[in-house]
Amino acid sequence: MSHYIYLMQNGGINPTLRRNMPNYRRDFTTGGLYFFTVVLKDRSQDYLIKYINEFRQAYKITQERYPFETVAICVLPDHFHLLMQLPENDSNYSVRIGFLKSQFSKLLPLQCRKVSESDQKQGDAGIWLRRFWEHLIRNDEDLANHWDYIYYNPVKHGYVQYVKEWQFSSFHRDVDKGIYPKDWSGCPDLIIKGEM
Ligand code: NI
Repeated sequence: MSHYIYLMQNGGINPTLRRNMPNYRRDFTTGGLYFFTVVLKDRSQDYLIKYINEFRQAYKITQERYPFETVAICVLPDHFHLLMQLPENDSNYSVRIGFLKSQFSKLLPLQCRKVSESDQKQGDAGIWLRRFWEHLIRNDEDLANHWDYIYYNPVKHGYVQYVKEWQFSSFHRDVDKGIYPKDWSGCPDLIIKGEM
């Protein structure tokens, strides 16, 4: 059986290819699977791409200290979207997001840090918006939608024309794994709450 199904739309074959549900069926009762959107405080900045090596380093340090599985990630200039699988009996995503944010802030050049008085009191480097979007994935369809949403995001935000053109996501890893077709055209009509 094919790994992909063609979604029928308007009586024709939609160029959107999606994975078959059973190929990534997960147990949603152990270890939470969460979708996050984490944004910079100053949305006009492009720190996450400009300092992508620092972001990767911060991410690696975080994962070593507080293990989790990266189901999918997409890094945009001023925010990132992440599907995170927590280990069994561990629901502490806040410590992971918080640690990642602080590690990245520490690795940035000093001139990037605009620390206001209130930020100093909070121990924040003034890089990130304090709150972030968090959503607990509850079933396979919810997972598929958020997964697709993450990979389509650079096109949605207008950074590239095609999903495969964006380097800073785990899309290419999932193409190698056979989860997505290389020329996956994305999901322009998909609506989920994902941005901030
Ligand atoms: Ni986005």
